[in-house]
Amino acid sequence: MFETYNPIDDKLYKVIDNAGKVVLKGWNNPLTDKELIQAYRDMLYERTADTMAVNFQRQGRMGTYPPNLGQEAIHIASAKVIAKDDWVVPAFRELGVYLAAGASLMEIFWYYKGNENASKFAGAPHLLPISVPIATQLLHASGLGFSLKYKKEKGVVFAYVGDGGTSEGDFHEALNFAAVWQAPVIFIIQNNQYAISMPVRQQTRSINMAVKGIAYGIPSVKADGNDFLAMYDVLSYAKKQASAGNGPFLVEALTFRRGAHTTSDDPTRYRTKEEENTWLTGDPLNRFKSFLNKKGLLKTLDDKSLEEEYKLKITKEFEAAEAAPEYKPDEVFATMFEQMPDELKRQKHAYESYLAGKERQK
Ligand SMILES: Cc1ncc(C[n+]2csc(CCOP(=O)(O)OP(=O)(O)O)c2C)c(N)n1
Ligand SMILES: [Mg+2]
Repeated sequence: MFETYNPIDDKLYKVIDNAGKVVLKGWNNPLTDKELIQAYRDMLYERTADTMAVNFQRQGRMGTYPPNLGQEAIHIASAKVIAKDDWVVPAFRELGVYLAAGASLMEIFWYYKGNENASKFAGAPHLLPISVPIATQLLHASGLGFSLKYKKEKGVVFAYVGDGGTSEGDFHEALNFAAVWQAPVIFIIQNNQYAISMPVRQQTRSINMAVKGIAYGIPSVKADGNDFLAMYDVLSYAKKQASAGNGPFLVEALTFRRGAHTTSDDPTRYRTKEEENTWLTGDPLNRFKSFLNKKGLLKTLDDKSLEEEYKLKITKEFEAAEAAPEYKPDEVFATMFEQMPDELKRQKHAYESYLAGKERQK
């Protein structure tokens, strides 16, 4: 089916419209009612946790945080497709994916409180650490995919990057490597229209992000990232292809970052209310909810009491993160290498002298 979605034609794979009506001819719903309801609940959980994270930062209880608001359909569709053998290589705006891969919300809160232990993701052996250096993670993803193929191990790699990340050299090297070696890597570009204040039309002259995959010989599809059902279809297909030994796949997920870039950013400085409102009509939760409503499935859902239940759970995770003992400064240096290189020893020593100096000034 996806053969007819050649990115060069700039066609968008979309199942439902903004009112939740199925607009894709011949579409067969692949999920049970129970699964559909669970997907909505998971999106709502992610949104509640994300909104609370922003609030915790505002209260001075957590450091800078990048909001996920508006991008939940991509994350929860990924979560539904990713299985135990698969690997997840994140950027930094995929909250629902980390949770699905086995990270606890407490660890995520730790991360944004600067606790070095967070990146261990103790219950998620196939989740790589969050990567703030843009697009560097994609090289790891391609290497990981190559390794899986070389060792004939099961599983595929799900790798995430933003629209801005596609301008980095690492993005291009990673795509080329994965294509040449036919590594089982699914590249997911969350095209949320901005890289901090840089609008996507200034990021590239390409007609879309998906054509970038075509240039490297990677089957690629541009899909509606605010449409859970579209994302589920295309990611399931990508996984089937990669698992069958057909090499990498690229998905451009068209979406909109409804929040600020991070809690340190003020988007009113570079985008208009009109633009925000246009995208608001396509909000992934509202759209999916309208779809469920048309199917008569909303009767079993009570958003308000669900949110209350989630808030209690999320508060517990945050309190556990706050209760954790302060980590020691040397832990920052201890986790990167098995044996500490001389340069890092020098940095550690310099940092310890700096802290000792600060202590003396007290
Ligand atoms: C290599 C590198 N260059 C610059 C930055 C600063 N920076 C942080 S986020 C960001 C924009 C990323 O935009 P995009 O890839 O679209 O992801 P989004 O934030 O929209 O999810 C930049 C330039 C960085 N973290 N790493
Ligand atoms: Mg972006």
